[in-house]
Amino acid sequence: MDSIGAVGLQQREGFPSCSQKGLPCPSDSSELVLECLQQFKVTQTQLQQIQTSLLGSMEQALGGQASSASAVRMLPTYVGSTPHGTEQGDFLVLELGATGASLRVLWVTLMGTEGHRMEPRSQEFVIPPEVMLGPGQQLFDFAAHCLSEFLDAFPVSTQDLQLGFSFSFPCHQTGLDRSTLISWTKGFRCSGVEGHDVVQLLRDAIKRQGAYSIDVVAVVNDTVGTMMGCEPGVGPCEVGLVVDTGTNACYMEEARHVAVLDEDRGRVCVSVEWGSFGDDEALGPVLTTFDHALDQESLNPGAQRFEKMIGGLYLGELVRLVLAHLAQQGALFGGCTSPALLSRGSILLEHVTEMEDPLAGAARVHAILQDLGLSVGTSDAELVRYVCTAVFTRAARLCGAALAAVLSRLQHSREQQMLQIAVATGGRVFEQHPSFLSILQETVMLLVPECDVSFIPSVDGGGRGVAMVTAVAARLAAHRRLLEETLAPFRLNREQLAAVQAQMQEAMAKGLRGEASSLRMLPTYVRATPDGSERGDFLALDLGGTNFRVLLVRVTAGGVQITSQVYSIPECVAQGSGQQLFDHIVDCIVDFQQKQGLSGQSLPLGFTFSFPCRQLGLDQGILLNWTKGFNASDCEGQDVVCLLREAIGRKQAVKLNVVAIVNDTVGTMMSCGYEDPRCEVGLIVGTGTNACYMEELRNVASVAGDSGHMCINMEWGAFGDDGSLGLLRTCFDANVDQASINPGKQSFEKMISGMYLGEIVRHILLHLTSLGVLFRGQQTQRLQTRDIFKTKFLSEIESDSLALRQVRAILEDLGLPLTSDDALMVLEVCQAVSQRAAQLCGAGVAAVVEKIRENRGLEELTVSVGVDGTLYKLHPHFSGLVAATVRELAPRCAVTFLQSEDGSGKGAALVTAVACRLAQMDHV
Ligand code: 0WK
Ligand code: BGC
Ligand code: BGC
Repeated sequence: MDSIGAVGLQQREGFPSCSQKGLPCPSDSSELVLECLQQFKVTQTQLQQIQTSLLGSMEQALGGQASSASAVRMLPTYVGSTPHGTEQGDFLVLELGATGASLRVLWVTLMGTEGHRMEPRSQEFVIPPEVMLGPGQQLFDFAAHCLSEFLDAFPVSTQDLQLGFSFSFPCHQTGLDRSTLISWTKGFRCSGVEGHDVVQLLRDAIKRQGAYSIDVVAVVNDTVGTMMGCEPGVGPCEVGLVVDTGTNACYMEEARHVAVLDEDRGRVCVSVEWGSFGDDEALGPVLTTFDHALDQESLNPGAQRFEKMIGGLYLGELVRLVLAHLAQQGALFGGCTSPALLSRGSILLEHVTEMEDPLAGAARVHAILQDLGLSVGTSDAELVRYVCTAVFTRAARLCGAALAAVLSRLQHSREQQMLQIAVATGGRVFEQHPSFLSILQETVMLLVPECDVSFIPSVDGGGRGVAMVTAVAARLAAHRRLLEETLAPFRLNREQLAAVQAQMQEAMAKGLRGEASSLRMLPTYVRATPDGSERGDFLALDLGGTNFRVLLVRVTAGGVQITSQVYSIPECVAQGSGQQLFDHIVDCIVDFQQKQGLSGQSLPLGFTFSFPCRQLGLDQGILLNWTKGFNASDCEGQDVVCLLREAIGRKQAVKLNVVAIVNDTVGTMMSCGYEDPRCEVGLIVGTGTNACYMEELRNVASVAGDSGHMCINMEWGAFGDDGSLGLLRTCFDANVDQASINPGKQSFEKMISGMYLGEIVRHILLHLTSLGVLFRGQQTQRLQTRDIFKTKFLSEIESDSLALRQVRAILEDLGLPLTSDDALMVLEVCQAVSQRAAQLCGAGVAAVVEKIRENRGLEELTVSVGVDGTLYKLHPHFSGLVAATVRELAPRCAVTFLQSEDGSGKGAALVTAVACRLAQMDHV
């Protein structure tokens, strides 16, 4: 079998013995020719070696370990699916590089599934050699000029022209419309392009041309265009194979196998760029002296070695070098050469195709050789045909071995031994040289006999395929624009945030003066932060966050020990009667006391009650209104300490001494203040949001005295309830507010806190689905369900360590049928919503610390903020964005954010301890 080359060659071509032809037997010549052509024979073993080595190089590059320059590149193309056939629209296509010294402009109309197939209109433009070797700008200007010449010639509506750019060179793609040229191949060597985004270069040239506004929405390798251009009826083709001036292939690889992509589902089209395969080990033995000579004289010596044995740009040159060599050996043309025969590029692909084509007949071969100034002997034509056949046959076989490597890769990645696959073929070598495909097919059957491969010639060189990709890109680009339009109101700039800060400072001042303001600025009767002298055992309750907690807090000289238990507050209790709610609270206390062996003990109790209360004293707090999903009846307007004491009264067994009621912001400030005395601000960003801070008593109109400080509970959740946040409010905020149990209330909270962010995201996803941007426009029941999109999903989806695949997993658990583009868009929606929340929160904190700085007439203020709340603590970027916004808006305040470790229960106990200490001093 090894000598399949020689035998086949003769049998294939009926190599008549000289005696059979009655010609004087220039046996020496033909022997010389055959001997010379021996080196073009590639044995089956060598083909297998090439297949194996190319497969190895492919898998290395897929794994991201491309070893050497001679490896194949395996470039992801951002084409994630073969055509659905639903693509519609009119598209411009510009093809550059596939067919050597010419570019082609096409107008392609896609009719979707219904419509019949429309013939693309196209025009070819020859690229002057100086343009192929000159400055890149000149090449792209030439392309832009051809585009407008084409549009001048073809009266098409020039509205919103969308263009697909088929750029047939190795490129690193970072998007469907972003592609950086790695290196030129085939006869191109323009300066200032390698390492640059070729789409931007084309856009700039079209702008310079200024004749038409053309939107370049996709850049595609010609192999991808060929694959995508496959008639849906016959395909789908999952391999695209081009042999024109150059050669290359692409195929649909499992996304999870492409290391550079963070994908685990679906497939992605990978451009193999096998032209650069040049593994000396595998190719060394088949590279001939002619190949080395051709490479040395080429524009890119040492590069594209594999391509230079197969591509149409080189086959003519190989034949010329062989003919010149044989002529110089006297085996051809009577040992005479000619200037044409000795000049590079004088024999083109077309010449070889003709000379090799048995139908062309000897006369045609004579004519071509005579045009080259050669005196053609009787047997020369036949011998020249042998040379052409040898060069072609080798090219077809090598291409077959390379395709066999791609098919083996597909067998591996799909764990399918029996692979059935359709390969789209394109390029003039296929079109002009029918036996190229049959030799290639034969080689493929030899090397991967278990693969059932059908070859589908691309109908128009891939123009339609490029238009298909462009249609997909146009759809994605349109979706991206709709996504940007939808998210734009969430992208707040410095001016908008500074305006929120200023509005909040103004509302704070009004609230303190007791004027109408959406900020109630409630005095808390906490006059000082702990000084460390507190001592004793205290009970604390923590109601209003995600969990209701009962705590035993022991304050000693050595510090604070906390024992606590979490109890749930069922929604029916939180929204039942007030008596039911407070009885439930007392039941939990009793349960806790029993478990802690405290039954019967009457410990001082601090009650963290995280709702707006007008306090009349440390142990008197009138509930102004419920928030955060609480709505127990008969409580608003009541003193909640009384409600608790009544509940205690109803439960005979318990004796409790309720000493203080504090807001969770105050508890958090006190808890952190115990460690850091500079902590004078408390911030909660959890289910709800709010802040408190130490205000100068003289500024608190509702409390007598003008020296010292008073902690003020701002209740900033209600900021904007007077409409002052109207400019920032989106329709999605309005949807969430409308659906809440307290519409029109807690505006600021509903743009920031954990109870609402998930809902805002859900409403945006519903909107984008209705626009067809997400989930292919399919509204799912799940997504219509309130609160189905938890705010914790934002924290999970935005976590840097979470690959897109995990994002998809979260969303699929929600029963959302999504593509990877969908997952990316959902991630962007989450980022926009949480970023706005963090920035608004930061603007609020900036207002508070600036107020303190101005209160104290300080140039610089150093202050700490005690923070608690699930959203702030768990979201991967929230705290960082808050701090960054504060630095931006309050540059004269050095603000340290202290995450509270023990929650505000400890703070409530400390407030109670201070109250007890002060009470003892009063009794002394
Ligand atoms: C933990 C505090 C509690 C506060 C809560 C807020 O101990 O007082 O209400 O943080 O965070 P959330 O639980 O609402 O996320
Ligand atoms: C390029 C490929 C292209 C092939 C066929 C090669 O020189 O590197 O990107 O697909 O030619 O045109
Ligand atoms: C309440 C505040 C509380 C905040 C954080 C808001 O809904 O009105 O009192 O501090 O949530 O829990």
